[in-house]
Amino acid sequence: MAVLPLVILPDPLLKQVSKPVTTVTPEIRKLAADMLDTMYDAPGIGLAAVQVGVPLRVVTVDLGKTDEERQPIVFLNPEIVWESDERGVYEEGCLSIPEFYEEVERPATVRVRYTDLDGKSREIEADGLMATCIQHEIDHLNGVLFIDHISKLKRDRCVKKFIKQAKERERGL
Ligand code: GNR
Ligand code: NI
Repeated sequence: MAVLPLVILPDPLLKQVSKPVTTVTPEIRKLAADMLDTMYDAPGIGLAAVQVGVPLRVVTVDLGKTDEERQPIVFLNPEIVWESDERGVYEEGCLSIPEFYEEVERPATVRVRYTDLDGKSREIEADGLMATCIQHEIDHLNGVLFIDHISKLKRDRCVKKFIKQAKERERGL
């Protein structure tokens, strides 16, 4: 059990493009387990490895409603192989942008290909919150944040606030 510190806006790491996982090593399994611990602790419904400072294409998701019924999914190298023309709007948040929420429009349904922790290639079709979440996480792997999908005015206000908070934290040290 290891809860890792989260990388917070405006950390430049969040803009980095994450590297593919080539083999499922014990280190990758440990990273995925630590990411799940960190995600449940936060709590959040999804997490990309770059959010704990590791720029690899590893994502964890759990949309289970209660702690008793956990449904963890680990996605290695996830990619969208199909998306619907239909769009859906969800109010999104991000553990790297605490307490900031905005509506984002994305494809309502996506088909995602990924590798699981057994090294097996899999595909899932996702809609609703799962579609939103997996697209949000794949964006992280490409150095994209949900605020990159909102108006420039709102984004600039948000980034400014987080730069100010980071400076205040720095001064407080
Ligand atoms: O916990 C999270 N909730 C959430 C809500 C709406 C849309 C996306 C998300 S993902 C977020 C966790 C996170 O930051 N993942 O990268
Ligand atoms: Ni996020």
